[in-house]
Amino acid sequence: MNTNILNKDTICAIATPHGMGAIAVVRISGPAAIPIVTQLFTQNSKPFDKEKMVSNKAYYGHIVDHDELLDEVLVTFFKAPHSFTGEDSAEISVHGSVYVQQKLLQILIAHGCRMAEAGEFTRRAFVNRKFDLAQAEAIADLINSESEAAHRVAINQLKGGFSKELQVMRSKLLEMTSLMELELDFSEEDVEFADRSQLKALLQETLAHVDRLKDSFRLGNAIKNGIPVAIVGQTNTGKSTLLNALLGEDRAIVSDIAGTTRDTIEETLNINGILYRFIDTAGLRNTDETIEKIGIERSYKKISEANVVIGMLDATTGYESMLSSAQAIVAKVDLQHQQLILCINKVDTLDDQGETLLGALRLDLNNDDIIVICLSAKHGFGLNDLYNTLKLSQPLASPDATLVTNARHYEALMHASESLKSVQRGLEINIPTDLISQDLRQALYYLGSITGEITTDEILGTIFSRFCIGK
Ligand SMILES: Nc1nc2c(ncn2[C@@H]2O[C@H](COP(=O)(O)OP(=O)(O)OP(=O)(O)O)[C@@H](O)[C@H]2O)c(=O)[nH]1
Ligand SMILES: [Mg+2]
Repeated sequence: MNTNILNKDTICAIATPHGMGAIAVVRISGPAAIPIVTQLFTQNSKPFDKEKMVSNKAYYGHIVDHDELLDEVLVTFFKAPHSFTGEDSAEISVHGSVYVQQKLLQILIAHGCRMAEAGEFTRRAFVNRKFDLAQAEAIADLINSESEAAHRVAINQLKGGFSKELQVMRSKLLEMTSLMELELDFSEEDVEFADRSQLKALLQETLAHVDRLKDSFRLGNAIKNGIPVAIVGQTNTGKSTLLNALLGEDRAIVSDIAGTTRDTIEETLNINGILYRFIDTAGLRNTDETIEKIGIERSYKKISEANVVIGMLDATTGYESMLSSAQAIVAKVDLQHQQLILCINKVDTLDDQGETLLGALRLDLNNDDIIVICLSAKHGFGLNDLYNTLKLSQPLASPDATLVTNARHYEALMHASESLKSVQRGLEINIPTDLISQDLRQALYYLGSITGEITTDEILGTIFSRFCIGK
């Protein structure tokens, strides 16, 4: 989309959720926003006095079109550049009738506005440099945040900390690249403007920073979409019963037939401000049944993707069987990066031996990283222990740490990291300067693509089309 055309149109859209509500807000932005709205707006049955209009102030009055009263409204005008989009804008708060909202849009369109495309308000704000691309994406995350943790991460990104870090890295690399490229102009003379040892040190520092950001994606993504917690174990151990108990509803089918759950079932749950994504899996056992086999493969995949693994053990099967199931689960978990919580389930069927079994299991497994608790998923016993363990086991980043939550950013960081590594290799083996500077340019390109310093219209189109209309 051409930026000039974009700025000439005056756009309108409903900014509040669709449907009926107490009030609804219609947003208008573009060069004709203020003239169009003032034309329709009356106060005390008189046309609104444009001369007295003060920016960022709300006015009470009426929307009247062709002498017909539409609604009693509040209008706020925003003069460029002091608006969300950076253009002249207005917001009209109407009563939230679906008819009033639609009618107002029709009237605005009849007066020269056009309907905004998805994300067009935010896109205009980006084009007018109200914020960079990473911050624009943070707005989408903020709107979608479902937990305190996701909200905090989005707010941090919106404040621009992440963008600042990227800018600092880019400007240092850019300086070095320019010096190298200057050498190319003097190639006859064999001069070296860019100090190679300085470049190596800078590369190491930048690469470490890029990799740290890249690695934060696992946690960042978990916070945004819910921390994945896989519930795994042999068939009939009570995995689906636990999922239902956690959710407080009969989500998964529970039965005493081994192999009830064939596919994975995922549900999110907010516990104390943290969003978890619980994944009930097909019970692990040797089977020749094709569908069940596929389900079991999925279970293994879910174990590898989870941040937390809840291993279910069935107390009714006896200690030896529980121990070997526990060992099989331990073997599948990467204890350095994943938290394992083993649950001795169905302790309601035991007479007070729960603690003894728990002690024995801890002793035999002999690993302080593994948490073992007693549970009765069916009767709700031990659920609080599980909640508390989940909370403690969460490696929450410090509130100020930058976390990458966006897959696009993650991908760009991955490419930047590869390019930087190839610069490093190039310096080791003394490859020609022009090749090194090419790799540096690549790294700069990927880092710049995150904040939108370097972007194509196509990329912008894809990003903003994911926003809702009116945003
Ligand atoms: N006594 C008792 N029975 C339980 C408990 N938890 C689950 N059960 C029973 O154990 C049986 C199996 O429960 P499910 O939740 O279907 O087990 P699952 O691990 O999902 O089984 P699959 O999907 O086949 O792998 C059911 O009859 C449950 O009622 C518990 O805490 N105590
Ligand atoms: Mg099940």
